[in-house]
Amino acid sequence: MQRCSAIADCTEEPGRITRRCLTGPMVQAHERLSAWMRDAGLDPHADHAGNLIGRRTTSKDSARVLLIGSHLDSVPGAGRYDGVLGVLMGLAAVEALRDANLPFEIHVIGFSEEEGVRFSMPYLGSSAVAGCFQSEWFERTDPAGVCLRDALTQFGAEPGRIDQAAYSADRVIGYLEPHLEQGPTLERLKQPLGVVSGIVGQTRLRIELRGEAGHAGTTPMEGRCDALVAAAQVVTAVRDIARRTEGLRATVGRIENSPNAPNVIPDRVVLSLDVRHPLDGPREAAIGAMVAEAGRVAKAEGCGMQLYEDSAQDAVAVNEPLTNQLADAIAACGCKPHRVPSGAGHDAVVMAKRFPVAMLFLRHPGAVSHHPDERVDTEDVATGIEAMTRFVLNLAKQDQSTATLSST
Ligand code: HGY
Ligand code: MN
Ligand code: MN
Repeated sequence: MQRCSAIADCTEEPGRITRRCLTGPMVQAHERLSAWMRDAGLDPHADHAGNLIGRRTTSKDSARVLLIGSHLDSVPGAGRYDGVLGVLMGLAAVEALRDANLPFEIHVIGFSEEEGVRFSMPYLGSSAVAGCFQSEWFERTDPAGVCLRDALTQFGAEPGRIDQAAYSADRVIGYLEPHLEQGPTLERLKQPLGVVSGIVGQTRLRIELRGEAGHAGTTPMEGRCDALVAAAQVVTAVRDIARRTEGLRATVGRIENSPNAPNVIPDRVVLSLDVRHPLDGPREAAIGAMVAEAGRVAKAEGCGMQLYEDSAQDAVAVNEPLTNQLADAIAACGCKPHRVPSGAGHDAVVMAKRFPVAMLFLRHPGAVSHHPDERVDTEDVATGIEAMTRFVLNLAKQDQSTATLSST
């Protein structure tokens, strides 16, 4: 828990937790985490995607690997546990297993970019590890105009070698991600831990509305092409369509308005749109309805509209055998291992494209997340670490280094 606070101090904004990928505070977080990894006997290194990896090796040559981790980056004004807790629980489990003789390696991974805040693109680090990084992403720029390639270089990585971050599917037993539930289910069930039954599909878009700038005092109300008036109608249309679709979540979380001056009619607005659903069909249908409505509004307001899709991830099925083994380990701790769907995205979404994945969820009071009031009980974290060590020892007993798990 103290380590979570020590990482929380690595922030771009004094007084609140903001740690975007490949920034100075992320270098500081790597330094602190690397020291703890070295003390635990892991040899930490950063890969060329800016991920930090601590490897518990074995004498056995060609041993397979169990990956345990989560992300080190945060949203602006974050809590201190989203992502970081999962990495540190992985480290704590390895420390608890210090004397265990395991037939496989454990690599603890702190992913560089899961939230997608700096480059409007989530999962950059886990995409590299899962071998699905797209080279065109190097050109993506952050709000200051710095492209991902340059940010990686400044961070000390070599973008041209990013492919070396990938693990081969036959080497990896599976990927385990411990994470806060970021929802109310476990608290309502009065259970400290749960296993994830599946992760919602998620699409992130930007909608650009272009109108005509003009003088606020001399331009008549009739005939204005006010991009912000159009945008306001799009935001409520998104909300109304989401409310009509069972299980759908849609959010306009970011708005760029220009020229953003009190006495100028806005001529360009860019809205972010985050749409999620446990099933891919309803998500895609809702996006179609939202885009059609945005087009109608834009036309009615005399504005142009342009759409940009930043990312789209289908709903993810977890690996059943691995998840069942995790549920058994939780039960062995005296808890009832409920299966909980995840409304939040996680690096496991991308890791599932190449490896068997399982996720451990932790209850947290008030289920507040992406907020400074995010909290978690120390006892629940301790029980989670115990469940993880039991899970690893069960895997070792079954000597997963030879067995393979069905893909999902
Ligand atoms: O947005 C999410 O669901 C996650 O916190 N990145
Ligand atoms: Mn998050
Ligand atoms: Mn997270």
